Amino acid sequence: MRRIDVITLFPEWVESLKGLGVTGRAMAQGTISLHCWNPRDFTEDVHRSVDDRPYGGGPGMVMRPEPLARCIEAVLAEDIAAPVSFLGPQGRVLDHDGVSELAGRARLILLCGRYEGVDERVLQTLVDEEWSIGDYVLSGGEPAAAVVMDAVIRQQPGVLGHEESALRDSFVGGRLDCPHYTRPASWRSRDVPEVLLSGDHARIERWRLAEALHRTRQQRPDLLARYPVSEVERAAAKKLGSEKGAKPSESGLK
Ligand code: 4GX
Repeated sequence: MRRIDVITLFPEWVESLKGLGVTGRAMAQGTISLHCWNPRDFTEDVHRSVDDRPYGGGPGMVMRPEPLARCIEAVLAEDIAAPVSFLGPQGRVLDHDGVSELAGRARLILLCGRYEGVDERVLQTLVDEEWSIGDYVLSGGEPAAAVVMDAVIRQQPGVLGHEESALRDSFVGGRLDCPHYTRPASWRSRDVPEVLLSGDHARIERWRLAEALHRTRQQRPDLLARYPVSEVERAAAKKLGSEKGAKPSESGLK
């Protein structure tokens, strides 16, 4: 991906990603360009109003169709064509496969809603798909857009310092991550697993695979059903099990 457009009433929310960490670096490098669009700039009345009371009554406000539609049309008039993606709780729930799908696109157009929602007719005529970041309610689409952007940007080649890191992440291949350690080798009478100090890289790799598999089995058995155990994992777990004194780590938390 080389371009992300975000339609939002709160561009500051999204622009903050420009200066920070991995997303900031990707934008500073020029790997990805971020463009924010504010529907308020497409209003036609003196009050620049973007919301109105809902037909049928009830609490809250609804985003008016015309400023939003004009804003979306202005975005679509630029650069290459791309689907318009709305962030909302009724959408396809984002997971690793969804992130990979979005990351493979040349351009992302993210539409953030505020208030009680967006006039349904805009969704019907100008929006192509809806994505949710999980089954809970946010006050607006902006934090969801930030989550999508972070997850998608870190998958772009050359964005992470260490090229391997994205491949090692939790969830790549549907597995949780293996445990990590740094110095000192003994801390408050807890030792780093001996295998990691052995210098035997093949054995270390097997240990990591087996640990990841073990953790996934313990904490997220649902992932095992979706991403079945591979031959390499089976072999690693079997070999580790047969090695003297090798037992899987206890799970991470206190
Ligand atoms: N994953 N929200 C969108 C506005 C809204 C209200 C009603 C449609 C209908 C969310 C999520 C999420 C809150 C963003 C409501 N849109 N977005 N917003 N979960 O909860 O992405």
